[in-house]
Amino acid sequence: SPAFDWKDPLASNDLLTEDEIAIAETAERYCQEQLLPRVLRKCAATAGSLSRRGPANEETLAYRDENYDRAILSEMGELGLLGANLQGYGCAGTSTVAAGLITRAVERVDSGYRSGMSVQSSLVMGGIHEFGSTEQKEKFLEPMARGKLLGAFGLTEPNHGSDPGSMETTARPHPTKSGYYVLSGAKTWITNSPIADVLMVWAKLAETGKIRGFLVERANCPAGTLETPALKNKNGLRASVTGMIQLDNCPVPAANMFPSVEGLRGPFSCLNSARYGISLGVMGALEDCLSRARTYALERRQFKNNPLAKYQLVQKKLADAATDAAYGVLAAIQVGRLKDEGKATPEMISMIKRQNCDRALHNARMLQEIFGGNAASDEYHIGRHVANLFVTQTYEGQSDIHSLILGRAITGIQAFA
Ligand code: TGC
Ligand code: FAD
Repeated sequence: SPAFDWKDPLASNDLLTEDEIAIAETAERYCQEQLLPRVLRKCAATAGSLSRRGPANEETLAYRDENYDRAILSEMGELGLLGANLQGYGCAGTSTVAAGLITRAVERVDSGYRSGMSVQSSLVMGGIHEFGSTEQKEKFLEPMARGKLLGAFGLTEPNHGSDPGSMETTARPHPTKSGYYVLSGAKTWITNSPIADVLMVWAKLAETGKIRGFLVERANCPAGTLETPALKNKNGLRASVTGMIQLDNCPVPAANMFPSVEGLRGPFSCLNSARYGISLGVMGALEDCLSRARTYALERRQFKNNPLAKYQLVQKKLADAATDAAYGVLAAIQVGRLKDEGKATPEMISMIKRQNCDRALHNARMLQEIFGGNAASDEYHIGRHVANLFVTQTYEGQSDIHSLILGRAITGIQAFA
């Protein structure tokens, strides 16, 4: 008779193809062997980092020191983990579910590493793949798939986060140079921006007020027209680099504008793919919290030398987390399959992004209690996941915003404004 597997309680692995299992195993191995050691422990691999923030020294630890090792993107590129579900241009052409299993493996280590990868794969490469001209695809996608070019996605502004439609960044025809626009404005809370080579910036055309997407190449921006200062001292996501994009009459060729998409459909289409990746990614973080809490509860003894795992209140926390993780993975696999069949709606993605982020944060916070005072030490990893999961619930549409997207679909009444 079948045995219950607490790591996969509803046998979700049975829904995966052989290829998907092999891809997930490759990703898990890389993440556990190469990424996990970088988060807290000293790791020679951070020496000589390519980071534009200056070379990291051997004492630099990703989460503690807010260091992002640029070499990670190249390593992921070599393994075919970037833009994995895109067709052509050196991308692996996997299923949507397989790409989600990669984000789950990465986020099992740290949401910050998944963030850096999601922006590259889903938001920037995905956007270029869907909306780019032939020239843009040929120029950017292959080096991005190899991790040689790093991308950032600039939608949020200091005054407009949940409501990007009110953005103030503008693109005007260049006053003297034909075939060019000049971009002015500020984006904030932008993952990868301080070290990105290509910045996808969403701006309103001054003449029409329509939102268009531009590929701003750092190397081609004259001095003083593009600044990307880092936002330091974050409470979470410390293993990823976050910053602003400040544009001051920055000249960008018209050839770097997406030719045919206008309005919010452009950035939101990129977000559909990234939000899907987050929905499986946060399940990886929750599964890691569960595994660590279970081990701790079996080893730690209190009252008559009993393991914490003997006590019913502790077992309930483990049961709740295992249940929510299993349900979340199943739901994400179902939506991934529908996405590949062209049957997924944005509301389905809102539903799994909201539910999985909320349940991951709630359960991680409950599991944190099992560690008692040790939860305060980063060496137990649980506090890091909790801090990260707060951010995942906030970016790519805060959970309440996804509630309103679902509420609109259920009632037909728009409640945002
Ligand atoms: P609304 O009227 O609803 O829509 C405007 C136009 O956009 C279309 N659209 C979509 N298209 C494709 N996919 C979707 N999911 C879409 N949602 C909307 C819609 O059909 C319409 O098209 P058209 O042609 O008719 O103009 O727009 P609204 O202004 O009322 O939007 C409200 C709301 C709340 C839905 C939206 O503004 C929203 O989702 N806000 C959340 C903002 C957000 O998610 N920001 C993410 C920033 S990027 C980020 O966080 C990256 S973190 C990366 C990391 O580190 O992992
Ligand atoms: P606000 O829009 O000010 O919202 C604040 C609160 O009010 C939220 O709880 C929200 O749900 C609530 N609220 C707002 N409007 C309503 C309403 N109508 N009804 C009910 N409640 C409402 N953005 C990018 O473009 N690119 C990136 O790469 C990126 N990376 C990020 C990385 C990190 C580490 C962080 C923290 C953020 C990142 N973001 C990025 C920005 C992120 O998408 C925004 O923070 C998010 O969309 C929320 O916007 P806001 O912070 O301006 O909050």
